[in-house]
Amino acid sequence: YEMTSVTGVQTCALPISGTAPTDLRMLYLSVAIQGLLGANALTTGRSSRIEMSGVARNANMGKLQAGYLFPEIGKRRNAYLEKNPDANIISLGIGDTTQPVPDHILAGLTTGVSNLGAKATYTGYGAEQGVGALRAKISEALYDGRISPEEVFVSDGSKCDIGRLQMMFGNQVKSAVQDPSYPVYVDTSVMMGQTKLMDDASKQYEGIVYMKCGPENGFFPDLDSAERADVVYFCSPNNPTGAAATKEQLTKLVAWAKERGSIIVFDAAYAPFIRSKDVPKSIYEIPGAEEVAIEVNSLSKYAGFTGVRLGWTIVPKALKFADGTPVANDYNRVMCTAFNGASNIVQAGALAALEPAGLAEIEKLIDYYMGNAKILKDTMLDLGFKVHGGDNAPYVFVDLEGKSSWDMFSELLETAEVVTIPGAGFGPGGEGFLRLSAFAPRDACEEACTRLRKAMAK
Ligand code: PGU
Repeated sequence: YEMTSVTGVQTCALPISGTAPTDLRMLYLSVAIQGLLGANALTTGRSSRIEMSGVARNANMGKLQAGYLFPEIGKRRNAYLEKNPDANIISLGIGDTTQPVPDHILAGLTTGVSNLGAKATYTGYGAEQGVGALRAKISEALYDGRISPEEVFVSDGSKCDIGRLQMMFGNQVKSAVQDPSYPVYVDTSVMMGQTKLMDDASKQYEGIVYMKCGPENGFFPDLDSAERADVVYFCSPNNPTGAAATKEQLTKLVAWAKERGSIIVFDAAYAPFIRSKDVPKSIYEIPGAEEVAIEVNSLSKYAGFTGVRLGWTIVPKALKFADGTPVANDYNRVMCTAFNGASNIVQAGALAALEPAGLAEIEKLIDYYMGNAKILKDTMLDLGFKVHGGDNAPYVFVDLEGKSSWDMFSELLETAEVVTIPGAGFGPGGEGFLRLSAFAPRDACEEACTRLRKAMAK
């Protein structure tokens, strides 16, 4: 066994071959490696370069439990595929679009590409906040002019914007989340250092306020009993529960945040899936929200842009920090420093998406996915499960009647070859539920339902 250290070559012959029992050989090896590392660390002040650097790990990263949810699901799916190479897996898992980008929107993207090929239309670095025309289009087409173009910050997606908002808020704020919720809110809060460790019993990070959302409260948190937080992440229509907050509920939320001096980060990524008349598509439909709320949004689910990447964040001018600094000033500072503007090609596509012809195409795409949601919901209802969501959101949230959601995930992967997402992946409040995504192609969705009817029959 030979190891190169920073100071030279250390060689060590180990009795690791021959007739010694395997565990004894492993013991020799491990003792010898520890000895070498220790000796090396003593002489150089740091550990061997082939093993590790001299850089201390960010302790906040160490607080995270396992990997990020969706790659973790992918890992389990791949492990199954490795053992069963002929498996025909259908994904009702990650909320990833599957239908092609429609013609008018695609033509916008193509124009964006062509523009790069001519001197007169070529552009390089753009404004970090997005091109003026797109900021104006977002303000007009999606916010009825309630929000001015200067309050729109165009980006490469809402997940990335949540990370950048966290960078702006820093590590001294307390964050609150709906429980269950999209895991990015909690994970980025942990990474920033806003929390202590996860409590093993409650499965909650110390330092985060978890606002339980379940069937018992119509998936809307009991605001009055919640501990005060600085930043409140609120997603409607909700991922994963599919619940969509009514105008009355959001009016309460805004008043509550104002009273407590909190800032709401409203995630409206699923706004176009709303079908109910009394459900607002934006927090700014609530009077006064511009003084308490930031809104993150994205074309990912609207227009099949999950891989194209185009989002935006609204930071109203009226929103201020405790010292009077406009939040938009600091957000702009982050965007100018840690972001360099969304792709000009993609912004051309977004402009087309928000023209009347593009909006009509979006409507059709969403109808298609909502057709899937109905098929999934009806199947689960037929099987006798209590089912939530699926009416104003592309997610169906199935009550497993006390069964562990990871167990159900594994069972369905193995018996039906259908990938789902265990509710526990979204926080302890999601345990006992399964999230089904409506983004599969129609035939795959129907085939998945045929298999689930067998696998989940009571
Ligand atoms: N906000 C919510 C509530 C989401 O569910 C998702 C994606 C995003 C933001 C991210 O949008 P982008 O604009 O594309 O960045 N949720 C999917 C994908 C999971 C992931 O994190 O990659 C889901 O299955 O929940």
